[in-house]
Formats: sequence, C-alpha cells, structure tokens
Amino acid sequence: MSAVTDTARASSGGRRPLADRTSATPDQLGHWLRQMLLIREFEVRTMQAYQDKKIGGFCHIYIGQEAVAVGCTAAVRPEDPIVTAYRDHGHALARGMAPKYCMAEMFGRIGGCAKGKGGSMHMFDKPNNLFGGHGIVGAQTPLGTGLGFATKYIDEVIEGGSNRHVTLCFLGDGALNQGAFYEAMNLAGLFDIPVIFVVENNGYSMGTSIDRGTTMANRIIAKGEGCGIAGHELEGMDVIDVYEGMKAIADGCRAESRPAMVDIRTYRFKGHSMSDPRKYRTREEEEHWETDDPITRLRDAMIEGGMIDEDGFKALNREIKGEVRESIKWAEASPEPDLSELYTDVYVERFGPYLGTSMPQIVTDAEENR
Ligand SMILES: Cc1ncc(C[n+]2csc(CCOP(=O)(O)OP(=O)(O)O)c2C)c(N)n1
Ligand SMILES: [Mg+2]
Repeated sequence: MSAVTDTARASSGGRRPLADRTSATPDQLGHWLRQMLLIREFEVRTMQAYQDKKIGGFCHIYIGQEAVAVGCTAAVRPEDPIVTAYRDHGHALARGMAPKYCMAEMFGRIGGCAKGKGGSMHMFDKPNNLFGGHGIVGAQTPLGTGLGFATKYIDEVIEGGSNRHVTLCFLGDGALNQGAFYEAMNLAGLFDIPVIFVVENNGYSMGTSIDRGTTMANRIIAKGEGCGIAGHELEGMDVIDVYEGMKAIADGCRAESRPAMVDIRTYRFKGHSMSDPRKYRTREEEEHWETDDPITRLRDAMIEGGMIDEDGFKALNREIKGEVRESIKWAEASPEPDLSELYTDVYVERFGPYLGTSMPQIVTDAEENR
C-alpha cells in the first residue's frame, strides 16, 4: 500500500453536525454539491466521448478529486489567479467555465476555450483568471510564482497599496521532484510572493507511488520549509474540510503577502490517463478510497442537515446530466478550426488591460470571439 493509503484518515469533521463544521451557508453548500456533481458527470461523459474517439490526445480524468478543486476555488476570490497541471477539467468548471467551452476544447472545435487548439490538458479561461492547464509536469509552478509576483507588483508598486491577491498553484505529487518547482518555491520564499502551492497528493505519479519516488513522502511540506514556506496538511475528500482549511491559509497568505505549501491528500478513482489498466494498485486500496467519495459525503451531510432530500438530489442530478448533454451537442455543432488558425495565437498579438489595471496583457482573437 502506498504511503498515502497508510496515512489516509477519515476527514476529521465528517460526523459532526454541519453547523459546527463550517460557516458556509446552505446556498454555498448547495453550490459546491452542484459543482462536484457537474465535474463528475462531465468526466463520465468525457470518458465515453474519448472511447467513441470524439476526443483525441491525452486526457486525464478528475473523478475522486472534485472536493479539492471546488473547496480550494471557493476559498479564494474570483480575481485571484489559478494555474494548474493537465488534469484540469475540474479546475476549469470549478472556476466557472461553461461546460460547453470545456467540452468543445476537448473535441478540438473552434468554440473551445483555446479555439480547440489546446485540448484536454490546456484549459484556459482568462475572464475567470484561470491561467491553464499545462502538460509539462511542474511547468506551472514557476508560472504560479510569476502570477503571484505580478499581482503583488500591481497591488503594491503600481497601485501603491497593500497586497490584495493570492495565487493558487496546483500541482501533483509527481511534480514535487521537478527542479523548476524548487526554483519556484525559492523565489516565492525569497520575495514574499503570495502564492499557495497546492499539492493534490493522490499518491501516484502515473504508476509510481509517492513513497517509491519522493523523499519525505509522509511529510512533503518539509520541502517548502527549506525555502521558508509554511506548510499545511489537509484531507481532500471532504469539500468542507478543504474549504475551511484553505480559507484560513489563503486569508493568511493574502494578509501577510507570504507563500504557503499545502499537502492535500486525495485519490483519483480512475487511471492516470485513458489508457491505464491500474496494475500498480490493488482493488482493495481503490475500494478503501471509494467509500470516501466526496459527493456522497456532502450529500449525506446536507440530507442530515435538512438542506436537501433524496428527491431534491435526484432532481439536481437530472438537471446536471441535461447540462452536460447540451455541452456535448454544442461541442459537436461547433466547427473545427480553419487551417489558417495554425498561425494564430502563437505570439503576442496586441496588448490590453491586465487583471483590471493598466498593465499590458495578451488579448487573443479567441477572447474576442467569446
Ligand atoms: C517534465 C515531464 N516529465 C514527464 C512527463 C510525463 N508525465 C505526464 S503525467 C506524469 C505524472 C505526474 O503525476 P502527478 O504530478 O502526481 O499528477 P497526477 O497525474 O497524479 O495528477 C508524468 C510523469 C511530463 N508530462 N512532463
Ligand atoms: Mg499524483
């Protein structure tokens, strides 16, 4: 069994009444339930579309990890930048991207968020401050530091105020061992950059378990401490735990303009990518985690708290299934990009307002078409 499985604990608050566990309102909880269901259904239909050869290229499914993207996104403000790796559909949907733009991107259609030229691993949504979707393991970590630097520079130097932003930089446990990540952490620690390195620790980097590939596997936050970065450990299968933990961390980073590293224990219920027979882990281990399904956890807690009943849950599920079906129809109706698109969006085309200030930024045709 992997180190993650050994250390897996039932999330602390799972059995306590909702009111004791969170300040979130029933509306917020309902929103998180909806978002997690949307991600789950979206991913189920993505797998089908991939098997039907409607989606090509690499494709990594987020089922099982929904509470991480949803809880972390809820803990920050819409204007706070987010950057992530290639397992990115969940982050895009949690950030507010319409499912049709996400689906069309995977179908390689012009209506996709990157005009169908990026595919599954490159979900970008600048209006919602989502800066990718990156296919090279760890490549997003210097970008996360850079985004944090940019917002701090704008807030403190250009606008002459105090720091107002915090960047969420998600990475997998496999990225812990990339050199770029250490450079990114070093600069973040050195320059007081408000970026949170959120390690979605699902215990595996493709088929390699964390204890086979990483030193200090049971205490990975030690890696950040070497750069003066405060570390935190959270359980990732309960969206309320994730939200409450991340809210406190993000508020602290924003107020103090400091980085943080968070080890969030989670599990991907499916294979690494669409072609993974999962021979490197046991069925027993998978079942152990599947009993901790983040959607079931929140649904049960809300039923217990009288915020939803079985019929209400079924109706919500039906509504979401319809929404995802529509996104597929929309994606299929969207044309493929013209060949001339091969030459667009390669370099900066022109400049425009950046993060609501007068800083330059890239404005592409894709945004104008949206
Ligand atoms: C620099 C680099 N090396 C290797 C790969 C091949 N690769 C793709 S995904 C992956 C595993 C990464 O695992 P992790 O960071 O834990 O993320 P997870 O898939 O668990 O979400 C590897 C090695 C890559 N994309 N980039
Ligand atoms: Mg991993």
